[in-house]
Amino acid sequence: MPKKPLHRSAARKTGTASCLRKQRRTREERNRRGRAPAAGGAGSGTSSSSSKSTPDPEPVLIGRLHTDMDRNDGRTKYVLRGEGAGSVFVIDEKTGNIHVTKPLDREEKDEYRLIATATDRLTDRALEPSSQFIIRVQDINDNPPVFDEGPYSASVPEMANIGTSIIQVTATDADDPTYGNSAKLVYTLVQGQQYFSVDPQTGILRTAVPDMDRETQDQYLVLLQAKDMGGHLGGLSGTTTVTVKLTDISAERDTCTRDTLSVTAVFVLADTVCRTLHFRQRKSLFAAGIYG
Ligand SMILES: [Ca+2]
Ligand SMILES: [Ca+2]
Ligand SMILES: [Ca+2]
Repeated sequence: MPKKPLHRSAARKTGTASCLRKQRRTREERNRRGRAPAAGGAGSGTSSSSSKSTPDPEPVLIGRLHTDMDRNDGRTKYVLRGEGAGSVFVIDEKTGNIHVTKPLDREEKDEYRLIATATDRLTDRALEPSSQFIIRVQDINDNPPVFDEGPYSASVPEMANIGTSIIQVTATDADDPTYGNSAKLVYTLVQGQQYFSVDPQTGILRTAVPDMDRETQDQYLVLLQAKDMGGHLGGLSGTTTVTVKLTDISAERDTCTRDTLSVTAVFVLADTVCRTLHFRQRKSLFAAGIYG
């Protein structure tokens, strides 16, 4: 069967057909979706398979198409085409009500491009040019921060000064960084606060005491947390560990002393050679002056 190219050309005029009123109740949609089993909850961030056994949620009204040409006599037929039309989004062809049939995952797909058309049911003619519109999926905070590179290990010299940088840890958050605080992370220490500190914004781990002695304890296990929502109550969090080893500074001191000695020896030698050369030069010059 040949396809009708009826409304294709008109549909390209994005947002110009003003008579089709589109009521997008994204907030209502978001609230309702918040109750539905979204992929990746407050736990591990992996998709769950537990939703298999749960029944499909009721379709949720997200908006309505309407044309002023509609005389409420039942002759107007509303049609929806485009991404997700007929599956994710269904339309009541008489009322123009658009429902979403399942919870949407912004991290999977954040917008849908659709084309709305109103036709006369009897003549099948368009009542006005088709209109393209976009349904944007608003973000909810359903992804916890994840330390992709942890667990970490690092080392620092024993007796290092307070504030000595040890390592920088980084967590990522799949939520929308441009909307709200769902991906705004704050780093804190869960374990190891008595010896270390972490910069809340950068995740740089530093020493917090000056007298960590390797001979007393040569290794520390630090537990770090990244929390979204700017670290506030209700945010999601992820943790990682950093194994910090203290390196022996007495061994370093030995190496340093040997290096200094050998450098000094070379310097003295060079200086001696230099003086000798000068002396010989001057002597030869002198000689040249006498005998030249
Ligand atoms: Ca999501
Ligand atoms: Ca999200
Ligand atoms: Ca998040």
